Amino acid sequence: MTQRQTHFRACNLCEAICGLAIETDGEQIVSIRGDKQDPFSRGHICPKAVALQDLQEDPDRLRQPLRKVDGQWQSISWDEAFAYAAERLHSIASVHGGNSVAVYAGNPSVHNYGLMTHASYFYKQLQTRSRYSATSVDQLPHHLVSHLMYGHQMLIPVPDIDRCDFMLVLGGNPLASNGSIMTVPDVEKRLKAVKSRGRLVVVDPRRSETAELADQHVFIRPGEDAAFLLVFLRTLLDESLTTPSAVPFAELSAVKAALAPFDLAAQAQRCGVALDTIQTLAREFAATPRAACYGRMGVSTQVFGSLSQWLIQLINLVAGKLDAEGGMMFSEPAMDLLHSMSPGNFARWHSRVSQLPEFAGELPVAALAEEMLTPGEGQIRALITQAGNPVLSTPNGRQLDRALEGLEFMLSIDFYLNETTRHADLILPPTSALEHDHYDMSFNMLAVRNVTRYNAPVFAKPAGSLHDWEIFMGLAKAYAERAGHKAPTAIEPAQMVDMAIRMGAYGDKSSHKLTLKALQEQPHGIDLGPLKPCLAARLQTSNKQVETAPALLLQELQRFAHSKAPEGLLLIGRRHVRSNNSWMHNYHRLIKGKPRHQLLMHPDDLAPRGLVDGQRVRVSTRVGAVDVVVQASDEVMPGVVSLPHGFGHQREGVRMSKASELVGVSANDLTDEQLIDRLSGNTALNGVPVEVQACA
Ligand SMILES: Nc1nc2c(c(=O)[nH]1)N[C@H]1C(S)=C(S)[C@@H](COP(=O)(O)OP(=O)(O)OC[C@H]3O[C@@H](n4cnc5c(=O)[nH]c(N)nc54)[C@H](O)[C@@H]3O)O[C@H]1N2
Ligand SMILES: Nc1nc2c(c(=O)[nH]1)N[C@H]1C(S)=C(S)[C@@H](COP(=O)(O)OP(=O)(O)OC[C@H]3O[C@@H](n4cnc5c(=O)[nH]c(N)nc54)[C@H](O)[C@@H]3O)O[C@H]1N2
Ligand code: SF4
Ligand SMILES: [Mo]
Repeated sequence: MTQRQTHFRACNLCEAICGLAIETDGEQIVSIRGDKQDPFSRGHICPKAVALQDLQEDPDRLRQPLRKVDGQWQSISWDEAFAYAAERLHSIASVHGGNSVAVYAGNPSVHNYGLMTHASYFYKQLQTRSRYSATSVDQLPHHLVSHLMYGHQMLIPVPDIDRCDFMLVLGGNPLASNGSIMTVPDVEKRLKAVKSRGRLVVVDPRRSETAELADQHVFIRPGEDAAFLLVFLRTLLDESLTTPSAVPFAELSAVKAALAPFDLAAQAQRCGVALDTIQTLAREFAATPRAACYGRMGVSTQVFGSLSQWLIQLINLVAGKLDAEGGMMFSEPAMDLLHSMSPGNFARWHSRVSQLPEFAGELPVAALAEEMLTPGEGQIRALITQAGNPVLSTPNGRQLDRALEGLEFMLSIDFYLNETTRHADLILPPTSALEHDHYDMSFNMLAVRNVTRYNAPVFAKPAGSLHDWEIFMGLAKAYAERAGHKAPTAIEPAQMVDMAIRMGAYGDKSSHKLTLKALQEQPHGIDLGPLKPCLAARLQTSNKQVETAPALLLQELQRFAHSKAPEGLLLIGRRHVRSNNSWMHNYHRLIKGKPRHQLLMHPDDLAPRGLVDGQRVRVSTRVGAVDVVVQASDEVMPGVVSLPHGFGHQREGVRMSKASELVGVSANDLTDEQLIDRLSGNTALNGVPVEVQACA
């Protein structure tokens, strides 16, 4: 007897939120396909969707709380686990103060809504300023710039890709990443459509998969996008290639005055792009009514990441492409984080050792290890990680690896025993993606159409397991009991979403009358239409105008003017469509095929060093060295080497049997916690000065 059933739900592994049709037979997954009836993703999926089955069935996935006793892992009950965590954390905080307990939230925290809705019931009680997350190795400059210019950290424009006729992409490789801060399933088809309507141009130190697809690829020296963008913006201003905009903003005189002293030829030389190339692109951009300038990860994780993101906003604004059809637009989601999330605050406090600024209640993760290693009042003595692997994903990972060994207590909420969680005293594993429901709070907010969908679980929760949000409530209650606080109570995530949607733009007061129930009745998701100009109404600045010249960014421009571009070889990263940061290397069907952990290096850089393709080389930086196989490639420009992150699994105590077979090294054993975007504290993962020589 079979009990075949088809479930429709979205994949939550990356930002693209593709609809899936998952066929099951009892407890078994029979197939995972794209859901053709999903109006947004139209049947598209990438190879990772199928790996949801591998995650579901992985014998290495943890399913019970584990406590380390004398170096050995022992299974314990949930109640024992919660009481143990509360006891240890409370006693450390009592002796050393709240800030001695730190929290690190990893990337899946924004892909699993229970973590967004319920973690704070626990964390609030800790009263700690030692909060960290993957935001500061990623998109922090986007949030900071949106906070300063538009009054809210989540008011981030996305390319109106389906109507755009000229798309300029800097530092993004959507063909590998499936799009980021641009929720767009099936991005390849949509980029090809841009090409057929007009032009796709990619600015990147590597001829990425997206650059390969583009009509034009421009090599740029890593970390120098600010110089490129400055020339671009000045060209628009100097040649009066501006278009009046319906967006309310004050005079640009401060911006113009600050940009005036720059010598454009010198800036072009600095970024390694011919002056004429940049100026021609600026003219074409301005002349195309529907055009968008989009800069992503490669642009934000560099030393002038915030400055670059600001210049991108200004380029779109002065050319009339901001909040305009076919340009960079803002979503109007069914659940609007403008109302439920803080608009962002900046620099209310600083990290103890390096004085890095707080943003929205978090400190830059570049400071995490030194805050553990530097004695004194406020030293971090306990750490909680949720859905994160900072040993592989944050700068100078080896230093963090060592720092974790010195903690008095560490708790990880994660379903793998990996490079980070192996240091924990207690691991609390949640249910898998298919065992819980999900509503995407983050990425509907960044989608290229207004869309919404509720995702029911595919499998019932296995007996004795807990969802992430239930784990947080368990911790919150045990901690309250230990600390003598009032025990917190909370409704379920789905009920919170119901309330937020009913209050939102498509809720009770609208003709849509959306509710959770209405969403549940439409398992393929609901299309709420194309993006519409809405910035004037959504702006959160006090004067209801775009702040074009925030003082902090004008200062940053000055700092840039007085800075010098680094010389020598520079390291950049690279993603592969079958990867997902550090944690999906345990699935056979994602890791099969040619190895892809090599260092890419241009033949012109190999020869003078006496190196040859396929040889093992030593790559070193201020913080460390790794030995890796080098691959000759003209994909990277001369002077640039590329290494993917998320490898480096061969460490004692890691329980990921397939991943541990991979020989790749961690790029973050090379990245430098002192090489940061000074304004925001975001790590410069790209443009890291390195030396490469033959292995002894
Ligand atoms: N398959 C896969 N998909 C993913 C992920 C994954 O690990 N694997 N991770 C997800 C996450 S967390 C994120 S944040 C997104 C990121 O998604 P994207 O922002 O698209 O990031 P990448 O694919 O890393 O592309 C960054 C590009 O920037 C280029 N670059 C590096 N330095 C510079 C520079 O100084 N200037 C310029 N102009 N370009 C530069 C790189 O060569 C690279 O092509 O992807 C998400 N999707
Ligand atoms: N050199 C270099 N470094 C980088 C990058 C780069 O391009 N180059 N990219 C950076 C970027 S953009 C990011 S976002 C960070 C990511 O940094 P992290 O978020 O720290 O790392 P991940 O590899 O995403 O680790 C995710 C962890 O979450 C667990 N997990 C997965 N799903 C769930 C869940 O539903 N619940 C719980 N509790 N746990 C779950 C996994 O087992 C894994 O341990 O890495 C950054 N690091
Ligand atoms: S593109 Fe992203 S959301 Fe779509 S199937 Fe792949 S991992 Fe999942
Ligand atoms: Mo990310």
